[in-house]
Amino acid sequence: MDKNHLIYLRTEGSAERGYLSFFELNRDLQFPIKRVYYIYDVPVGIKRGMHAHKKLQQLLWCPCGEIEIVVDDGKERVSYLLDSPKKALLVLNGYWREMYWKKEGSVLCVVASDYYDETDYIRDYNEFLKYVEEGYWDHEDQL
Ligand code: T46
Repeated sequence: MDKNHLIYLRTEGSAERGYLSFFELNRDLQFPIKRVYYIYDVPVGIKRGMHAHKKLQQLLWCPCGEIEIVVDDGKERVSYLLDSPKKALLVLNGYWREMYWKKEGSVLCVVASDYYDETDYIRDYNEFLKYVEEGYWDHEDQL
């Protein structure tokens, strides 16, 4: 079911000089980036997210710290741990997401397929379940 997935970012470097990780359009990421944002200074134990997107797709990564991302398709919940700057998580549209801050100073970086649009959000879980039941997204068909 879960078409969201971890991507191990291409990385160059060494313990002596440090590391550089990167991703490129079409080679690593299938959607053109229209927006970049990042979330920081979040106290440990805080939960964010708690919504789904009708159309928006995003790539999330945590360059420092540790953040758990839970994605939920209305039937099953899957947890991903972003605990390395080399890991990124593709989160498709139509999945409820929750983010849990595990370590102080953790930063969540996001690139998004579209501009910010509050009408694309579903912030009520029961409403999200209705969209799922009505077959608004065909998760099987994604990617
Ligand atoms: C998501 C997860 C991973 C803007 O004005 N512009 C923006 O680009 C964004 C992302 C948010 N906002 C406003 C909307 C709210 O008034 O910033 C405020 C905080 O947003 P929100 O409570 O939605 O933040 P999170 O951390 O719960 O969710 C965010 C993204 O909104 C969401 O798309 O998938 O990160």
